[in-house]
Amino acid sequence: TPKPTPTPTTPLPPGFSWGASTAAYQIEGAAAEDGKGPSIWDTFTARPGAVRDGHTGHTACDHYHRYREDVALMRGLGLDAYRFSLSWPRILPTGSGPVNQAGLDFYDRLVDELLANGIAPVPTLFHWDLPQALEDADGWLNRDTAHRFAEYAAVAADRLGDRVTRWITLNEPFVHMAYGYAFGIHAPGRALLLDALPVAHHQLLGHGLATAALRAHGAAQVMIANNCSPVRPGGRSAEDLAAVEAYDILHNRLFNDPLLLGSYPDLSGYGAPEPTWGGLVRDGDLAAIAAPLDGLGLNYYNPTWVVAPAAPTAPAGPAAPSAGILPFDLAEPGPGYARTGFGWPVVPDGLTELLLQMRQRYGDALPPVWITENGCSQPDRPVDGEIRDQDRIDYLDAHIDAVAAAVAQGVDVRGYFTWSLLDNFEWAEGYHQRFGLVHVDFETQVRTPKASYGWYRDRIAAHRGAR
Ligand code: GBH
Repeated sequence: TPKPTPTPTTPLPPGFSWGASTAAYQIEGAAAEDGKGPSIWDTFTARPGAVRDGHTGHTACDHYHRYREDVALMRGLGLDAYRFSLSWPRILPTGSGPVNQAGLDFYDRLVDELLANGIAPVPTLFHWDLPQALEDADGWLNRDTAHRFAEYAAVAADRLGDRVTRWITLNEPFVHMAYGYAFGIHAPGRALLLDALPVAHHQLLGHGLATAALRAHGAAQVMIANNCSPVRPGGRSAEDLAAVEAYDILHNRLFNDPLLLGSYPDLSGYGAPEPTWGGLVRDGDLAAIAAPLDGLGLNYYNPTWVVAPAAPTAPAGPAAPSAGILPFDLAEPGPGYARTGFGWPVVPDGLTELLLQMRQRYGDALPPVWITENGCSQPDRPVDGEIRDQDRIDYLDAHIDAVAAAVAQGVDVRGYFTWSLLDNFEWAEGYHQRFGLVHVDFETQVRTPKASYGWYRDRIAAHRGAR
């Protein structure tokens, strides 16, 4: 088989860290084993029509039982670090209260296996699988959830903190708010549009309180993983440019400003009438949220094109932002972009743009950056023999170069984690979109490295050889 030649262009710094990412509900399976409580994704996937073809994460990649094989695959890549998430309801079945030691035991074994293979464990505390019991009390719309999250962080750090030095609190609070609470296309399936805004504040507060709890347990490094997207106009009118501004505020600055600057952007046009959001933002909250971070994780997939909202003719649907209520409409990317299996445009320079924009916006308040997710999906299709995923190789190669371009222009980027190690449960798409370097046959659980696996292994080795 022809072996793709790695092409290290701009050198990345010597200590640059190479990783891969996954998330608990997407890979673990064992959804009801060893005392795990139900999460909102267990509930949501049981709802008819919620996920394509009724797929669920009940078994997923069966990683809960096969983690040793998966760590061996990571070792074969030569990874420095592995980003995974802890299932909150596996550890605290009802979200608070009694600790399920058997659940913690699993992460204990996983962390030991990683360390024995020379791979740094980088757990994320929350990757969208809220304990159902907390959703029954209104989930992230309820301020109490932030306090429960901090307690959970303390439990996890108490057990794993002697070996885990780098923690990530939340994964993509924007996407969880937007898809889970504003549009209803992810769990918990609420379609509140701008009334979902409290979910942003309560997640960020949870991050701040959890950061304090992790620090109290001696955590060396605390980060958060934000999904950020440079915003591009889909038209040229003043209204289109206003929509760009609105989307940038709601997607990017709503989450980055309070973390890095200690204040929210002006949301007066978007459902938060004054600085306290009608009393929701209390004294001390912003100080907690703005506690210093050791790193900012950025998940990048593609830029977002927006235009001014259309006249309010169409009724609001669950997947479509309702015209006339949101201050933007999503638009098609300009022509000429390759698309991933999902249809997302392939725009590597958007990653350079994002990194330079973060540096320009936040200056010295920007901590070192890690790319905590970046990757490309292919639609599910029958495979026979070798999986030549050249489009994934091209995608990863161009995006790693895009990181190097930003580093060359002075942005402090310390590492890159690709999404994902394994094909896995892709949320509302079920198993129909595959992001893995490793193919998973979901009938047999057989793992087969794709061509991109060999390419990434060689890319990492080339970087090490070059230093
Ligand atoms: C991440 O979310 C998640 O953290 C991860 O769990 C998930 O598996 C992975 O990405 C892949 O989906 O081009 O306008 O049609 C990513 C959130 C939202 C990013 C949709 C890309 C493209 C929308 N994504 N967005 S568009």
